Formats: sequence, C-alpha cells, structure tokens
Amino acid sequence: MFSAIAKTDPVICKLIEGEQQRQNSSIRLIPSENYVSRAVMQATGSCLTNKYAEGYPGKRYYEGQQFTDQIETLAIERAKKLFGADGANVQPHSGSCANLEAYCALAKPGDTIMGLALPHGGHLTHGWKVSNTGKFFKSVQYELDAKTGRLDYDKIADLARQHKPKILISGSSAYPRAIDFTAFQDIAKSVGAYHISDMAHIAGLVAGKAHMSPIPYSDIVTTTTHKTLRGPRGGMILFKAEHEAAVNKAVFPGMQGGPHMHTISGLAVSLHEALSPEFEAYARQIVKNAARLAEKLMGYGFNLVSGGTDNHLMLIDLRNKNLTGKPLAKALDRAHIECNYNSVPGDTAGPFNPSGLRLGTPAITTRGMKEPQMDQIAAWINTVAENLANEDAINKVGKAVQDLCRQFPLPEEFIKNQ
Ligand code: DSN
Repeated sequence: MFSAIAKTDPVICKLIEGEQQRQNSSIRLIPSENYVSRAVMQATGSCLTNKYAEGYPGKRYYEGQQFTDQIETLAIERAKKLFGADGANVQPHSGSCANLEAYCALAKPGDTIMGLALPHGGHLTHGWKVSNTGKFFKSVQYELDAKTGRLDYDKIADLARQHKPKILISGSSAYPRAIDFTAFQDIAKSVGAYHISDMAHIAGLVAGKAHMSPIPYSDIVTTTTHKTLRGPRGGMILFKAEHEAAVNKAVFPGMQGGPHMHTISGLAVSLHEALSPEFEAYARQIVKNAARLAEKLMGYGFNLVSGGTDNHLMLIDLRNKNLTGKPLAKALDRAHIECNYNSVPGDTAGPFNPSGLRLGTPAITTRGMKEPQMDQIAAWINTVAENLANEDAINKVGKAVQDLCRQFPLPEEFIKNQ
C-alpha cells in the first residue's frame, strides 16, 4: 500500500502500517477525531506540498501560482457557501493558530478576552493561563453552573459587565450541550465586545444543520477542519465583511508564513463533500448516536455532566464509580476502544488523572455505526469499567470490538489506497 515509503524507509513504513491497522481495528470515540475520505487523503498527499504561496490569491510573493490561486479561491468560496459567511481565510495551520490570529485581528496585547475555563470544557486557547492567549491578553474565564453543568448566560453577562472584555469567546472543546450563540451575541453587544465563536468541535454539525450556526451572530468564527467537519488537519477563520482586512493581516504576515497548500487543497475537497446532501444525514446520525450512547451509559449508572448530550460528545463524571479517567481510558484502549480522560467541572483531581472520560460519535458514525452498535459499545464500556484489574475480561471485550470493526470497515471511498 505504501510501496515508495517501504523502499525508502521501511522503519517508518512499518509504523504507518501499524497505525493504519490500529485505526481499522479499534472503536474511535475521541470526539475530535474522524477519518478523512480517500479523495481528501490524496489531495493532502499531493505535489502541492512542494509549493510556497505566501500571500493571498492574486497577490503572492512567489511566481508559479497558476493552480494554487485557483485552489485557494475555490476553498474560500466553498467555505463561504457551506457556512453562509461573508468571507473566509483558509490558511491557519491549526485551530490554536486560528484563535490567536482572530484575537490579534480584533484586540491588542493586554486587552481583556473572556472565554470558557479549560476544566469546564473550554480550550487552552480560550485564555487559559498556560496558553499564550492567557499571557498576551488579560484573560477572564467563565465557568459552567455547578448544579446543572450548563452554561449560565446570566452569570456570563454579569462577569462581562464587571470586566468589559474586548472579546467574548463562545465555543468549547468538551461541552455536551447546544450553545445559544444569540445569547453570546447579546452579551457581547451589551458590553461593547466583539463576539468570536470557536466552532471547532461542532463545525460538521453546523454544516449538516444539526446544530445552530454561530455565523450570523459572531464577528468572527474560528474552526479546525478535521473534527466533525471531516477535512484534513488544519484551521479556518470565517468573518463578517468588515473584518476581512484585519483577519487576513493577522494570519499573514501577522502570524504565519507560507500556507500549506496541500492541506488547503484537501480542505477544498472536504468542503465539496460537506456540501452534499449525504453530509446532512451523517451530521444528524452523529447526534442520534451520541444521544443513544449517553442514554445507555446512564442506564449503567454512569453520571454524565449536564445529564446527557445535545451534540456529538458526552463527558462521564466517574466520581460516583470511584474511578478516575486515566486507568479507565488505558483499560479501554487495551480493549480497542479509544477515548480520552478529561477534567470535569469541579474536579479536584489533576489534569493527568482527572475524574472524567470524554467520548464522542463522529468517527464511528463515519464508519456506518448506528443505534444498535451504541448499545453494544455502552455495554463494553461498562464491562471494562467493572473489570479494570481483570485482563481476561478486557481481552474478551477487545476481541468482540475487533469483530465489530470488521463488520463496519470504513466505507470504500474512505479506505481504498489510503
Ligand atoms: N485537542 C482538541 C480536542 O481534542 O478537543 C481541541 O483542540
């Protein structure tokens, strides 16, 4: 499958083949991971990796842009069409870059930004103290309501009135509930702040109309491209027309040099895929699968933060089971079920062995799994949680998981010749 790599570098070739095999034979429940199509994989691995294209279409600093200009313009136009945005910048190398670039477009170092705290489901780049976003800017963090595990818009409004941020950030990395972007827009307006929304986790749900879109209610929307959206690994910024010059300057030359044209071509292909009617069915099924998995897990006595999910992910609070996230995530990994340990609101355990487990359904939905498979997966998670010290039980689950994976290989257009 990887004949050129096998010839040049058999060591790396074996490792890539090992990873391919691992991905085929495990259930991927990490909510930020997915599988790209063969078409996206080919574009990402194309000759475009050889080309520098600093600048923007029609205004570059290197010649030879006959094809790259067209590719980047198509990616921009498709992103605008898919999300109904005035403008798009498809050059950010990642979601973290996109966030810092968006803040730099609308604020100066030292200005106040306000986002959801990391242990409450926010992202590092929403102003958490160890991130540069928490160092370059004065960062104020809002938290979830301790009782409901949900965003409390009145409290967020109070905090905004108190601190008068330049930027109010909505969006999250581990929040299982629908986000009301109109409420964030109202709060931002009431204190004269810009509203930046990070829709990285839900971009595919927004594209597939399975979650409210933040675009009409935000000055700028950032996203990664590889989660529910199912594109290559990268970032993207969507903006209102008035912010075009500021965003483009903040990306290049503000923070980045040459854009990764191979990634941008893969993004263009994935946006084309996301514009198809099948993508809406995929997005709806992600949400149905998550709801079913959540319901079954609660049936086994697992506590879910906020009592369930409205989107693609859920967060198990393991404290009632006398378990912590790391040993359970490791045992599940031995049983070929991939997920990640995560802090939960009010967690007193440290981030390296927190009290929660984060699960999501995008990747298994791409694989074609539906509600009956969710029932089975919930039962396996429960068996592993009850048998952490019993390797035989864990191996038995692992064998059954591999059988299920054989019944649900990635669809043909996702695997052949990747
Ligand atoms: N690392 C991503 C996630 O897993 O949610 C966020 O950037």
